[in-house]
Amino acid sequence: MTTILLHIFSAVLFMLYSFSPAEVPPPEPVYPLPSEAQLAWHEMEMNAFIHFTINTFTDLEWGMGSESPALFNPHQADPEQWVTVLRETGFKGVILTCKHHDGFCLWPSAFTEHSVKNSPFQEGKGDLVKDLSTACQQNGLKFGVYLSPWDRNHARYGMPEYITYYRNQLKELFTQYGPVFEMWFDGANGGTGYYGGANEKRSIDGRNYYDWPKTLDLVRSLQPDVIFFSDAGPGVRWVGNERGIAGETNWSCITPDTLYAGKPGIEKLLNEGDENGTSWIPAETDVSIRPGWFYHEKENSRVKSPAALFEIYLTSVGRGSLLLLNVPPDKRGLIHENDIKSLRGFRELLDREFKTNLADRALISASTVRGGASRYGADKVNDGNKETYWATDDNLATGTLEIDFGTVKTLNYILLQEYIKLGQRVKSFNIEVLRNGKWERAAEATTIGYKRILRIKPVETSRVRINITTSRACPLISNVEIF
Ligand code: FUL
Repeated sequence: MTTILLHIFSAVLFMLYSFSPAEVPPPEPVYPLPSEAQLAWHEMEMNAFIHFTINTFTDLEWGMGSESPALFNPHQADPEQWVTVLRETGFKGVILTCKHHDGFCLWPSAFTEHSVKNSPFQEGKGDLVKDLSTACQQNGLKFGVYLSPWDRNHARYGMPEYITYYRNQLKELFTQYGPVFEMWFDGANGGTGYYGGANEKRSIDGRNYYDWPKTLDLVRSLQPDVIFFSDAGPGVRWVGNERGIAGETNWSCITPDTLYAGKPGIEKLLNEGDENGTSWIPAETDVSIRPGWFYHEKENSRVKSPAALFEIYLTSVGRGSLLLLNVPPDKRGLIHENDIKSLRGFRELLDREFKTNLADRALISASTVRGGASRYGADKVNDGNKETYWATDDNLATGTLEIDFGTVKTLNYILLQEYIKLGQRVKSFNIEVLRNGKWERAAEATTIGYKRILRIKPVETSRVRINITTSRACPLISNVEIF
C-alpha cells in the first residue's frame, strides 16, 4: 500500500513539476540571429524571378545596350497572367528585372530615354513595373526589384555621374511602386558595352565604385524593411551557382567583412555559409526554368520538367534556402504554355509527395526535455505552432526524438525545422527506423536551419528516431513532418 501511495505521490509531483513552464527559462540565443524581415523572407520559401527586356526580342542573354527601344513590343503583355500562374503554383513573391545589363527600363524613368516610353509597347504609355506591382498586390504576392548596377547603355557608366543616375532610378522605384520586399543587386560585370556610343570596355573597381553602403542607406530611408540580395548580402546571399543547388551543409551565417558582389572564388563559401559567420545572411537559390534567363523560342522544348523542378526544390528549400525560380515571359508578354505546364506539374508533385504528414497523429517522445517542462516537450514538434519547440537542457548538444506511428507506414521524406529565432544550431543528425526489432540507419546529414528535407529510400516502419548528434548549443526543433 505504502509503495502504491509513494508512486501516486511521485506521479503527482512529476505532473506538477512538468506543468509549471514559467519556472524553466528559454535557452540563450546562439548568435547571429535573423531579423524580422529575414524571418518573413525564409517563410516565403518559393519566389519567382521574371527576366524580361529587349533581350526577349533579340534572342540574347546580355544585350549590348545599343538596341533600339522600338524592338520592345510584347503586344499581349499580361502581368496578371504571370502572377496568377505563380500564385496558383505556390510562389509568394515576384522579382522583376526592371533594368537588366542592357540598360532598357521597363518603367518610364524620367532619367533616360532608353525605356518603354520610346517603344511601341502600349504606344509608349506602358509601365510594366506598375502593372506587375499592382498585379502582385491584388493577388497577395510580394513585389521585388532587380536593377542591374552594370548598365551597358549609359554613357557615363564607370564615372561618378552614373552612380547618381542609378540612385535616382532607385528613388523612382522605391517611391512610386508600393512596397518592395527585396532588392536584387547583381554582381555581373562583363566590361564591354555600347556606353552611349563609345563602344568600349569599361572596368570598374567592384569593391568601391558603387559605394554600396550609401546606396543601401538611401533605399532604407525610403523602405526600411527591404531585404538586400547580393553575392554577400547584407540581407540574403547568392547560393554560389545557378543550378538550383544549396550546400548539403548550409549555414545561414557568414562573415561578410571581406566579401563584395562579384568577388571571384567565393562560390563554395556562399554555397555552404560558415558555422562561425558573424551575420545572418541566408542563401537564396536562383535558377531558371529554362536554360537561359530570358525567353528564347529555341528553348521551348527545354523547359525543366516537373520532376527536375522537384529535385531543385529538394536541393534548395529542402536545404534551408529559398528557391528563386526564373520564369521568363515570351515575346507576346505571356508565360509560355510549356512553362505553365511544368509549373502545374511541379505543384502536383509537391502536393502528391507531401500529402499526408505521418507525424501529425503520431506519438512523439524525447530522450530528454529542458527542465522537464512541458513547454519544451517533444509534442511541440507536431503541434502546428511555429513558435513552440522541443529543447534540451543547456549542457546538452545532443538528443533524440522518437516518433511512434502505432502501425507500419511507408516513409519517403523527413522534414525538420529548427527554431531559428534563437539561432541556427544543429551540426549533424541521423535518422533511424525500427525494422524487425532493430534500429537501422536510414539517413544522416549535417545542418537543419530553417528547413531540411531528407529523402530516404522508401522504408516500412512503425517507429522513427531523429538523433541530433552535434549542435552548437542545445538543439531547438520546432517542427517535424514525415511523409
Ligand atoms: C547574372 C546575370 O548576368 C544574368 O543575366 C541573370 O540576370 C542572373 C540572375 O544573374 O549575374
